[in-house]
Amino acid sequence: MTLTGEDFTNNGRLLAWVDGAADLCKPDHIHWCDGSQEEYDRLCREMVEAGTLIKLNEQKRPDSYLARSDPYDVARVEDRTFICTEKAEDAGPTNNWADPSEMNHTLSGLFDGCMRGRTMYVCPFSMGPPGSPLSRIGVQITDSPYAVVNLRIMTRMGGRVLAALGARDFVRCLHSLGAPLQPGQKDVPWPCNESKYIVHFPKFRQVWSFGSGYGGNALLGKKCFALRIASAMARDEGWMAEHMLIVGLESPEGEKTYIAAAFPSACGKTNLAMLVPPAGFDGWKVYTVGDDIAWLKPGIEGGLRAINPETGFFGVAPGTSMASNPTAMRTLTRNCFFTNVALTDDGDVWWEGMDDDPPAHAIDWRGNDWTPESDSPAAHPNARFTAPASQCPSIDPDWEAPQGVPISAFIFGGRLSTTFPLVFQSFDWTHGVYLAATMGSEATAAAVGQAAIRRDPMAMLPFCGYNMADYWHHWLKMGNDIAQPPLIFRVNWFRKDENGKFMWPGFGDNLRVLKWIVDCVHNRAERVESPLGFMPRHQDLNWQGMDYDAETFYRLMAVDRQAGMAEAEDQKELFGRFGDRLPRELETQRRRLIKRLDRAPPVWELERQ
Ligand code: TSX
Ligand code: MN
Repeated sequence: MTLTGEDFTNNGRLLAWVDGAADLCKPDHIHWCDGSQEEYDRLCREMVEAGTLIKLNEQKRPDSYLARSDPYDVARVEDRTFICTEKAEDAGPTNNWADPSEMNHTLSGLFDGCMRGRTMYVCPFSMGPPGSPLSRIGVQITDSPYAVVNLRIMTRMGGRVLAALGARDFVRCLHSLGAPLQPGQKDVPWPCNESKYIVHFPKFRQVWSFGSGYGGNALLGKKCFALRIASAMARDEGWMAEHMLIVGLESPEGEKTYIAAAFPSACGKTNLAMLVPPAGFDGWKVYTVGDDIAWLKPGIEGGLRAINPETGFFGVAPGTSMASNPTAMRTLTRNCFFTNVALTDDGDVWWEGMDDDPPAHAIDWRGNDWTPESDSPAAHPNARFTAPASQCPSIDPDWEAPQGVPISAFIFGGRLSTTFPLVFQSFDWTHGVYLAATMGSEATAAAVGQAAIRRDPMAMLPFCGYNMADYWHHWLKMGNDIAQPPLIFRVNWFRKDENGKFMWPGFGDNLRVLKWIVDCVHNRAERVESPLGFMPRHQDLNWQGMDYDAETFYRLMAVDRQAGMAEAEDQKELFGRFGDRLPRELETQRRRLIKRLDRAPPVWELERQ
């Protein structure tokens, strides 16, 4: 018996949308996903038979699979990502804008018959726990079974979501690999299209994704919905959709403080979300709520409450190890997908930075023989794992709480080898928004010297679904609307000395910084005023189990006047791009920084305070 849409839902808008998509895409079959284990297992089995997935060694890595993508389909495609608004100014200078009716025309052509010879899967999913006032429902239509099984890990997907949806509206996410099959044509392991389009219609709450099967291009609940579309929904509805991890910090006394943190890529966000306390920090516990996205809404107590809209981690594999992130390694022991990592001879996975002893032989991410002598890496640098959050040993007991967790502080970080101190607190909310808006990272792991800073405001540059200047307005407004807004901090784990050596050990020792932030939240921190913001002195951090002398600490925290001035000057370029739309408050903050630096000594040091 073939089931039709009416067997799953009587939501007229959903049925009509699926009918319309089927008319356009012309799939051979339509399958409504119930999200069951049986369905998941069947899809995995079919993908193993098709050569899309390789089942890993059941003893070493139970219920886990390896996928190798097309070598040209390995990452998000930012230059093919579009925001369609009536006016180009509403997308802003940091987004690719496209005219909605022109793009509609282009997409109609691309999607016409794009699913021939394939099955169209209809996947209802909830971003956030069902029943939470912060949750939102989407439906992804896709011809990629790989997307379906990954979506089942990353979101709450399946029939139960339709019950929660009822007759209400939902975010429409239409995805096609763009690789129709002629009758009798043999499929390839990773179908995709050379031509790629990741298109957002914020006003209509729609995403159209064509030509890619990879990550953020294909799992539309994540970057497309939970950040780009949701940021526009949040602006309209008075909440925030942010590119932030969420952690809970529990003191030995059992006091729990939640913070959310935004970092540009390659700063170790997932490592921070799963931080393991250093030796000497007995009794402290770090709990993971999320590693990538936070949805935040004013709560009745007058602060902000946050949920992680996702249910899984889609993390970068290379560099993940028992040293850098043992909690992630323990999360990856079963029920996972690995994409573009290496396959070992015993049917397990390996990637650069997993350990110090590479296998003598492996199959690399392209499917070729690999040895440690090979010129190319075994795993693609953007190779990924997809892992259920529920398996994470540090997962917070309240990670699925419908009311969310209370956020007491925001942290913004970057990778800056010169100039920026380890940590400082903003003077107030507006100053904090300025610190977040101007954050950035060095383009590469640059040598000591003046490396160009790539600005990544709030780590949202590729993820803001509307004009970034309007987004900053929204941030400023939220600070006014919330009785007790979170405190705002900047951190930099990556400052280097004259010899190019990292001055701060990072990783678990970052908890020393987080503890000071927690002390600030609870009004018991000692701090001094610097030209950049409030700072801890050496004696204000807990150094148990570690030798870190005051002299080195003060160098780590020093503010170079000239470098600070150059930074303030460099920010002009970013602000200038937004013209009249830039909130005046941000330019005021920039001028105030220049004034404070003007009055400061050439090198401002804590020691001299
Ligand atoms: O994730 C990182 N974090 C955050 C951890 C909670 N990384 C890895 C970044 C790439 C994704 C870091 N790398 C961090 C950090 O805090 N700090 C550094 C820099 C660093 C690297 C190696 C050492 C020290 C600092 N090793 C030794 O000193 C031996
Ligand atoms: Mn991310």
